[in-house]
This record gives sequence, C-alpha cells and structure tokens, in this order.
Amino acid sequence: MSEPTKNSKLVAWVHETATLCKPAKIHWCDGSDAEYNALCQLMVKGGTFTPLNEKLRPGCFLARSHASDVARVEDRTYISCKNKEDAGPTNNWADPVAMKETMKGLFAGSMEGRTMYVIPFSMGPLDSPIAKIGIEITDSPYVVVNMRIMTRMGQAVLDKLGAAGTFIPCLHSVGAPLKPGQKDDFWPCQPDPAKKYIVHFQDEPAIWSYGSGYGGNALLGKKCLALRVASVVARKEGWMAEHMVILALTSPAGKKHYVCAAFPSACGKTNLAMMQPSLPGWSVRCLGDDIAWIRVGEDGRLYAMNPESGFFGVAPGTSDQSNPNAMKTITRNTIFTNVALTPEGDIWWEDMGVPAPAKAIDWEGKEWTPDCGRKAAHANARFTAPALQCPVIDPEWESAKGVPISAFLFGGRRPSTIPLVNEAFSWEHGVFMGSSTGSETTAAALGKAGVLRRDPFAMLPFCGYNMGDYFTHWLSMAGRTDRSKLPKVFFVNWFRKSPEGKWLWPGYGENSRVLKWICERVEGTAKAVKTPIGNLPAEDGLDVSGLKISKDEIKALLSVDAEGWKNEAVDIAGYYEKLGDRLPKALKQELEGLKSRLNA
Ligand code: SAT
Ligand code: MN
Repeated sequence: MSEPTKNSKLVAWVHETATLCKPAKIHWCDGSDAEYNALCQLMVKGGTFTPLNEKLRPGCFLARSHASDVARVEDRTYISCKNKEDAGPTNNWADPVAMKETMKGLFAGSMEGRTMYVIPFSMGPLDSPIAKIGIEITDSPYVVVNMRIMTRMGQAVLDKLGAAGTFIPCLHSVGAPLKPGQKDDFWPCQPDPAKKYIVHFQDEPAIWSYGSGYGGNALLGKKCLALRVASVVARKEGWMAEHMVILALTSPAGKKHYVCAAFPSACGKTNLAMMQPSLPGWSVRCLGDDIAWIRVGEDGRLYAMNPESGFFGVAPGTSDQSNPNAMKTITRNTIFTNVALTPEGDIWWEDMGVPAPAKAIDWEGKEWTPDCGRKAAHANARFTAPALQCPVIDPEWESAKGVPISAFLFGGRRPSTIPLVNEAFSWEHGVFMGSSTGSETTAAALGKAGVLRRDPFAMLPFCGYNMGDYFTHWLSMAGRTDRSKLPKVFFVNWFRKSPEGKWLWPGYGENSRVLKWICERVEGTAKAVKTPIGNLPAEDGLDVSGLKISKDEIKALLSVDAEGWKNEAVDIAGYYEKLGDRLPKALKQELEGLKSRLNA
C-alpha cells in the first residue's frame, strides 16, 4: 500500500504497530470534510452516533459512552520513566521496560476486525514555531472525529513533518477486538477498570493508552501530549505547559490585557474563558479554555498560545446564564457525549436554563422523565465544538507566537477562608499561591465529590514529572527575564459561601468586576490594602456599581479570616511535606512568611 508520507520513521512505526495490533485495515487520515462526514455516517450506521435534528442542531451528533467509561481514570494513568523519583509522589509511576511488556501484551491483536486510523495532528497552529506534531494511531472513529475538532489534523501536518521531521507517537486502542461476524458494541471499550492504562513514556517521549475511549484518556493530543508530555519537554526547553484558559479583557478606554487562569477541572473555566462581562463597556475575548503553552518572547514578556483548536467542555450547568457564548458555539457542528436526547431530536442537560422536556432518552439510552429520580445527562457529559465557532474568539487566537500575558490567575472552589481576590506580593509569593491551589472535587475525574483536594497550579493530574521540580521550574522563570516583565499573580475564589451556606458572590459575568480590578492593578491604578495574605481590594477598590450586594457581604468576601488562614497554612504544610526534599526552599520560606505575618 502507498503511504501519504515519506517520513520513514513514521511509516516504520505504523507498520510495526499494525503487526502488533493486527487491524483489518489501515486508514491514514487526511483531515478533509469528506473524511469527517464519512466517519460520522459510519458511526451513525454502527449506533455510536445519533444524528440530531438538522433544523435545530445542524451537523451535530450525540454519542453515548459505556457506563464504565465516562471520565479520565487517574488511578490508571501512569508516568513511566527510568527513575521513580522523577515521576514524584503525586504521580503513579511505572517502570518503562515492565510497562512496555505489559502493554505489548494488551495491544497484541487488540485491533482485530477494526480499522486502524493514523491521525497526524499538530498542537498549535501549523505555522507556529512552537507547535508540536503528534501522530495518534487509534482504532476508534470517535477519537478521529473529536481530534479533527480539537487539533489541526490531516495531510497538512504530514506535509509539515516532511521526510525527516520528528513526532510524538501516541498509540491508542479501545481494547475490544472484533471476532469475524461479531456484532460491534455502540461504545467499544475495555469494561474492566483494572485493564485500562494511560501511560506516558517520558524518556522517549511516547504515549500509550489502552481500554478507554473517553475524553482525555483517548484524545491523546489533549491532557496526555499537551500537558503531561509537554510539561517535561517544556522544562527541558525552558518554557511552560499549563492547564490554563487564555482570555483577553478590553476596557472601555480600549486597553487590552491578556490573562491566563488556572482552575481545577470543572470549576467554571470554560465559563470564564468566554465570559460576557456585566460591566458596561468591558469586553472579553477567548483564546483557549483549557491549555496554554507559555514562553518568554523577544521583548522579555511571557507569551501564551492555545495548542488546541476546539473546546471539550462540560455540558451540565452550561446555560445562557452561565455561558451564553458557549451556548452559541454549540449550535452546529458539535459532538455531544452523554447528554440527554429530546423527542424533537435536540439535546438537554441539567441546569441548561431551559425547562426539562416532558420525556427524554437519558445518557444511558433509557427512557427518562423529570420525576424519575435520575439525572438525564451524566455529570461529566461533554460537548466537542470548533473554537472558531465561538462568537467571542479573539482575532489573535491563532497567532504563531502567542499573546503577551499581563496576569496569571489561580483559583478553585473554596467555600470558606479564601477571599474573592488576592494579589501576590512577588513572583515567589505568586508561585506559592499557585502551589497551594485547591478545590472541592467534582465529577470530571472518577472519585469522591465534595472534599478539598490540593491541586497545585490545577496540574495535579497533568504534571508529567516531580511536582517539587515543577515548582522549581515555575520559580526559575524569574531568572529567564526581567522581573518587571513577569505577569502579576492573583488568586481568585468565586465560590465563597456564608456560614449559612449561601453563595456570597454572584459569579459568571459579574466576575468581570474582579478582572477589572486585576487589570487596574497591572496598570498601577487600582486601590489595594496590604494584608498578611496578599494585597486585597481596598473597601472602595472593587467596582460594584449596579450590583445588588450588601456592604457586609463585600466585607465577608474581602476580609482576612485569620483563624481560617492559620488552618490553611497547617494544611499547606501537610501537603508540602508529602512532596519531600524536592520542595524548593523558596516555597518553604513563603509559607513561613505567611505564618509569621498571620501571627504578627
Ligand atoms: O477528559 S478531559 O481530560 O479532556 C477533560 C477534563 O477532565 O478536564
Ligand atoms: Mn481541563
């Protein structure tokens, strides 16, 4: 057979993989519309895809996954490198030689009866000098069509790769070979959780994923390549791969600031990235909702680029109130996974802001009524939509060099103690804030919901090496440029509750008030008060014009709860202890500094 590339390494790897996995066919993806449409129709025929009503949701499909395959599987996700210490205490480590043997056993014959797709993809715009090329081999057409939306994919990538270019090999199988005559499942996967493996061979680097067809487990350009592998590459090369949204904020006077923000999964990141500001005259433009690759630019400022080209957003809770721009983004050409299907052939989910249909088919394919006692959509149901469809996409979103960053934001779901917004005193204090990021857990990963989980820089599941070394890498950015050119660092918390359990801050578009203060701090015009934990808005610092909020509530949102913070410091110390001797001294000093300021 003839291959669409002269890259001999790639051709050899594809042949080697075919020999191991024994697919019935090999398909090199060209990334064309025709190919995308044909694969969608193939999945409609096989029952994986349900086409939605062409009038209501043109070009849209619904997929339902297997009930055992609904989210990332962190306990089955491995960092495989020679030295266990290099993976560090926050990752599952596996010996690369032993893991390769185990996985070769699993991949042997795993694609029998299926088509093996070869997906050339670029993380980052094709013309960007900092983009990285990956090749995903998969036996899932669902993965192919999702990768087409989420990455730049197809022949153009092979053309850029050329005969001698290098790529990151990403091997994926759902782990469900088909016997001759066997009827395929609507969502083939390996239902036994103990047989799923998401493995990052960091020394090569290469990614091997077996058994799951869902989200970050299977779309290997996303968390696997653009974060876990890229974080290791970035450290070597002196840049940063971060779990951050990139947005632009423009003031009524026309001043534009780019901001990067890190929040743990399902904390309203996508809502922030495309926010509709409530403050008159202010505008937000979106550049990315999940991942930022950040480098020092020629002028010494930090520049951020979104390596993805689509949104893989959480559906439940997305509404015209929480995210009107996402609602407009997903009106067409969108793949919905694990949401409910209405009798009209449209989609529905909890907190969509429209009344529940009298009846529907739920995410498991069962009849559903509002009073049946079950959720219609899975809590981690997703939409996959092209970024270009976002009505507030920033004109610079595909800039080859990225955009200059004015501020870094960290945040999480913190019902108590943490104020609405807090500015770091210095880069080191900012790194300390990032390192102590924590959130109440949600449904994006399998596990318990509603407990506080420390999630440094929102990178706990995504940092591909030792977390202590990662903190050191963050600190080292101060030595790579002029300190005055570094972004200012802030910690935000939209989720503070009163002792009675009432949300203190309205959130969503009203968060623009906090962003305004942040921009004005960057410009040196907003008023702040110095406190033991950082700089907080002065009493009249935050623009609350037109907002129904009492003085007491503002006070509660912006005061320092000294006792709560003392407990916070103890908790951070406990977390730091787990990181052992690779925890940088500068962060221990920051913690000591916080404690002494609280006791002063
Ligand atoms: O499934 S993904 O990893 O892509 C999304 C998420 O969990 O944040
Ligand atoms: Mn994410």
